[in-house]
Amino acid sequence: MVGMTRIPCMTPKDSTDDMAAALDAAGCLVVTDLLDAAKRERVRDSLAPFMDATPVSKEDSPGDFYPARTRRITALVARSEPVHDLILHETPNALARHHLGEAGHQLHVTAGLEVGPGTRSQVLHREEDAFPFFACPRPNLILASMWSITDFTAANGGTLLVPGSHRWTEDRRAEAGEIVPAEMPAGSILFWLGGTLHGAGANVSQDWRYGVILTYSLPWLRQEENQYLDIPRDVLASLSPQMRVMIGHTMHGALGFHDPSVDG
Ligand SMILES: O=C(O)CCC(=O)C(=O)O
Repeated sequence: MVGMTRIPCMTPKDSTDDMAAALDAAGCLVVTDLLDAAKRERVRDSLAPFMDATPVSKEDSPGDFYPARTRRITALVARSEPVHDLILHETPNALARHHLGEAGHQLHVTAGLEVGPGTRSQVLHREEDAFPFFACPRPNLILASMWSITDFTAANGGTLLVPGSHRWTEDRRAEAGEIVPAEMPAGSILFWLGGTLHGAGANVSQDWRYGVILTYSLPWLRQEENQYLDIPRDVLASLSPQMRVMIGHTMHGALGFHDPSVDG
């Protein structure tokens, strides 16, 4: 049985309610026209020293989670102020409020991802696989987003999604006809729910595909990326109150207390 085979696509003119309904139904959604060329350039420039310093492996092992010929950098809160604007952007945060609840959400992962020519596709996975305590289909724990800094195409490694798979049980495997590449112009954002099967596509083009992945999770979960270790004290001191909530530096209910007298 082949399920849904389309990733819904919207623009900022569509209402958040319509975006949330489409994301809820398909488990994935593209929204175009959210980041202009100047802002994309600022993001790229801020991350360039770290991307340039990242070695590109040519040795591929089929079992590796990240294929060869890709570059991946994390710790973007510490490394890029322009990325802060993406993290706090109203569209992902409105959808996070809808899908993760009004009690709040936190940053789960930040990464810049470049997929180079010749890269094989990544194994399909769910962001929520780190939380096997819940059986699939799980309640919403994570909302993922991918900002396209370059165009994403079927040829250059645009993210592969399995629409509808957020409602599947663990044992159901995606058939070839159910796996759809996210094609979107630079400046768009691709959303997927934590239960949606996805992975980077193979790059059979001559170009590098560049995306910034930012995921958000329920504020009482362990974050996948350790923000407490990745953000130096001087950067922490410069963060806005909103960003401090986002990185999980503030308390959520009874969670996260500390004694400031310990380190002054
Ligand atoms: O690069 C992509 O398109 C997807 C990345 C991804 O799924 C991951 O980093 O786990």
